[in-house]
Amino acid sequence: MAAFTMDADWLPFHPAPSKPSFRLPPGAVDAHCHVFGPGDVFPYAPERKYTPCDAPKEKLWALRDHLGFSRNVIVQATCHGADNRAVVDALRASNGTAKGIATVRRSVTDGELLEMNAAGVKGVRFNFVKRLVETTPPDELLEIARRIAPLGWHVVIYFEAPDLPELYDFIASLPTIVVVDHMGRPDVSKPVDGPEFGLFVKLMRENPRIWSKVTCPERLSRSGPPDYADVVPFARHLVESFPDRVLWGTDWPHPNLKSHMPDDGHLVDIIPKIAPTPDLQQALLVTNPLRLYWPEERA
Ligand code: 0GY
Repeated sequence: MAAFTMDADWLPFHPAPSKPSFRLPPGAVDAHCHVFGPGDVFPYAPERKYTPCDAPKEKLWALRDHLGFSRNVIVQATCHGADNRAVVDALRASNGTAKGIATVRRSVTDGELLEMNAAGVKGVRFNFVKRLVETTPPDELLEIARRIAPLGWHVVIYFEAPDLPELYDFIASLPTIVVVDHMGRPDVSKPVDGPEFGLFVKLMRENPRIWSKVTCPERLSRSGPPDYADVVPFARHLVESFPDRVLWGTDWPHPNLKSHMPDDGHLVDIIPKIAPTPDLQQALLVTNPLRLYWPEERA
């Protein structure tokens, strides 16, 4: 019997995503995805806000190959708390094709940081989404950021657009590169050139260390699949304004979606709409993620 039972309203990942029409460039990186468990090997954290279906590394590798990606960046999800064993196990099993983002508390030891570094962890995630985590005080996060900076790691940050005014100075003060998840979760029913998204664009314009993942149309869209047309102008604006500071990822296995489960092949087919030229596609999918996650490979 499985050690955990997924939430009653949990939507499992798509069992058979379509083959995308868009051909990914060689070496493309899925720069935002997760592994969940399996719970009987890597137990979900007692403080978790949801219990997902298992989404083990083997399924992630299969999706990578099916869609045409070469590599993954695996981001620690809140259902595993600050226990990074599932991510580290996946990194070690990946033959160098995956790097990771961990979640740590201030109690993490230098030895633990070095061990994660050796496995391929390249940063920590700070999560401000209240339905997912209890808030961590900014001074604790700043302390963590100062400790990971010498490793060459960066900070991945997850927040929702209404919280940006309050977080603006904190984010700008972080001493590392900062990668914002899902474009700072804008309300896409508001104008792309309106004040809400404008504040996020300003944050990126004023701070060359801040990057954005142009991810999660399935989470942000009101118009829905398969085109997620209302999200496209937001992502395209960032790709065209900051071509060397954007990343793309599937967000597989898509935690906490309630309206529908996306077909990952359809998500890939949105890429040419948000990055309409081969140069922009190469930057988004290959050059930028390699610069951040595989810097040793740059000539
Ligand atoms: C995402 C988004 C979500 C979940 C998590 O760590 C997580 O649990 O990130 C969400 O529920 O919005 O990036 O996977």
